[in-house]
Amino acid sequence: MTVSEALAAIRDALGPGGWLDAADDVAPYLSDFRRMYRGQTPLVARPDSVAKVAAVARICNAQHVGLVPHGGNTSYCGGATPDGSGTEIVLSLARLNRVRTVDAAGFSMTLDAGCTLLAAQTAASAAGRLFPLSLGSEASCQIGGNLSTNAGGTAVLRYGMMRDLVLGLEVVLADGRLLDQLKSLRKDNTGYDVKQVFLGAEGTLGIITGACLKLFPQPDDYLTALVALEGIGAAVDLLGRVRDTFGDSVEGFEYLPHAALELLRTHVPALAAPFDAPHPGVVLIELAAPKTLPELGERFGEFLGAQVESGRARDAILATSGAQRDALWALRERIPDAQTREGASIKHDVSLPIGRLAEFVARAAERLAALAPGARLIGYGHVGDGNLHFNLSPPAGTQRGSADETAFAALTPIVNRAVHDLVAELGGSFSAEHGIGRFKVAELDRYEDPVALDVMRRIKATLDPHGIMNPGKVLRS
Ligand code: 2HG
Ligand code: ZN
Repeated sequence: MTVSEALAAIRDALGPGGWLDAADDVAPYLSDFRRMYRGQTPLVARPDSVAKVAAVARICNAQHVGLVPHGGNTSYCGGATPDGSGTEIVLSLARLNRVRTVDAAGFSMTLDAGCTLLAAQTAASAAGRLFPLSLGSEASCQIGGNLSTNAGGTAVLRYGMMRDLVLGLEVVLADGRLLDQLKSLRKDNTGYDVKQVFLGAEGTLGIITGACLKLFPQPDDYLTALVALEGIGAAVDLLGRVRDTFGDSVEGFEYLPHAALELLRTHVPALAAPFDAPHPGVVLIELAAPKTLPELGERFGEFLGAQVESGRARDAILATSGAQRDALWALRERIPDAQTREGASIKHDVSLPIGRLAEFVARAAERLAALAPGARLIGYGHVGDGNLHFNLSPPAGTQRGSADETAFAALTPIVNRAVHDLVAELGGSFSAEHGIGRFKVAELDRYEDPVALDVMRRIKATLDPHGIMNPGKVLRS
């Protein structure tokens, strides 16, 4: 079969309306969310059934044609973008978007991989349940992508990452066979937990087409506070105290340094400055408040008051309305956007043992002062999970599009190396929640345990012997 015969067979299997090949139609599938990569493809497959996904995989496998699964295209690592060869087929899951069942009594939900995260949250909520994964891109990212990247977000502290929320999985393998592990069982100790290898595999081992996810009771209300602090060390101390006091009610614990709030002031001035005075850092804390504990709000207020009185915190605001809660969360959620508006940024998505976060920030600042003088360090994010988005913006006053901005962006490789080397030294991870994609393949090679890399390559060779599944992502092809 020639390549054009393979494409004809794929079109045939998909039927009318099941594929795109006009330049304008395929354009949105050719570049990634951060515009780091641009690829080519002869065809975007848009199957509307699992059987059609399997048919496409079977043809690609037989003809050794690369297949790139594509969800909501919100990857930070170019995980869903084809290469420039023009030979890889993109497979969009967007038409596989049915919520199959919601089992309120069993606290589970089974759905197609192409459902958006928001659709999953909405379906759970309509049944009086909570699906807790929560991300800035939830209106467009898809469940299949969340599973394939083991997504994190802002509620990991209480509910874990996507991997922790999975009961069952349905996967089309590279050879077109269907792996049906779509059970809703809480207990099932029957040999190797095969579904696990596909979670976080970024479509390099197979195409996730459906999943059974865990649901939770819906909290009656939330208690949300913003606490001003001396810096990240004080934030880590506060994390211990708040968890000690409020246990599993603590759902979110997000840190924002002063420099991040400054970016908001410039680019999203509509968001009011939360405190009258500037502070080195602030923490957004969210507690779930069940009806059975009406006194929790009062206790949280007292706790915050005691932190300020003792000098452990500099100030605190407890949201008193839904609108105020939304406004506090907007401060956190708008930072990536504000940083993009500021111009070039050098990003890192690192995690560390929580007790070493402050040391990491201090030592990184020292190293970067020499490598990228004047750069602004915007290390913010999921401190409750030990995960910082340790992003650099150019020195204040750098004009967008200027030679200085280009020179700053050109520092990316050496800055990445310095930060990731330090993270490795401190026992951390260079990719806490954004995955590897195409962007961090060399980092995985450099920092991963060689035995783990060998195991990964063997799994890949077994499940995808012709290397058709999302080639060049995660592992070198
Ligand atoms: C977040 O937590 C995202 O807002 C984006 O993971 C992080 O832009 C970033 O670096
Ligand atoms: Zn994040």
